[in-house]
Amino acid sequence: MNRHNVELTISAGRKDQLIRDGLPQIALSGRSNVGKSSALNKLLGRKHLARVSAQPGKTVTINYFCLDKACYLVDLPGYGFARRSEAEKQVWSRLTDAYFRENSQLALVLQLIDLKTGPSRDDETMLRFLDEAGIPFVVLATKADKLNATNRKKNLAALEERLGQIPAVPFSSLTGEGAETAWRLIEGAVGQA
Ligand SMILES: Nc1nc2c(ncn2[C@@H]2O[C@H](COP(=O)(O)OP(=O)(O)OP(=O)(O)O)[C@@H](O)[C@H]2O)c(=O)[nH]1
Ligand SMILES: [Mg+2]
Repeated sequence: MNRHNVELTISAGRKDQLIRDGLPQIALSGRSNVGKSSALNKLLGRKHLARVSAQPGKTVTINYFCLDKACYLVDLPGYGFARRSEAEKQVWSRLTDAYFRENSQLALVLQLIDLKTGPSRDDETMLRFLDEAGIPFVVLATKADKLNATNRKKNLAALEERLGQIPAVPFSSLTGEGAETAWRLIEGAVGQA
């Protein structure tokens, strides 16, 4: 798979724009501001492909990036953004519910969790949902660059304890830590799909 052959296929804001074309999909899920768009840019080696912002709630559409005509990397809008209006929250849940529902193309979810703060209540809800729905997922523990060695070890151990069998990969879009491991997981999932 050529990691540099990538294009934005569609920014889907409506259910009828969701892609169901048979190609496997790898989705990045997580709360707003956890670093999904940054991780995508890091993985694809492109600084500004997915929009990154200091303001949470930047990504409000489901953005499909087609990779080498082999799969889609899908940047999902973040959850848990308190300053969003009720109407915006409803749009979020309608769209993401539709995304996850009966999506047999979904090969893997990269669930992002901030390594510094650990899983939020919304993250816990998401983890339970993925587990109960039987959706294959791994956790990228983001912003690993922000922690000193002691806290990193401590927080990673706590996260691993919480996740059990599910792998937790320390990840940083700043340093590139974890990117190769993430790629191995992505390529493994696409290969099996
Ligand atoms: N130190 C550090 N900062 C990061 C990292 N990843 C993202 N950030 C910062 O965190 C903020 C949010 O990053 P985004 O990638 O836009 O987060 P997102 O999950 O896509 O957010 P939404 O689109 O709102 O759901 C930005 O200011 C990034 O620069 C990282 O690995 N390390
Ligand atoms: Mg984003």
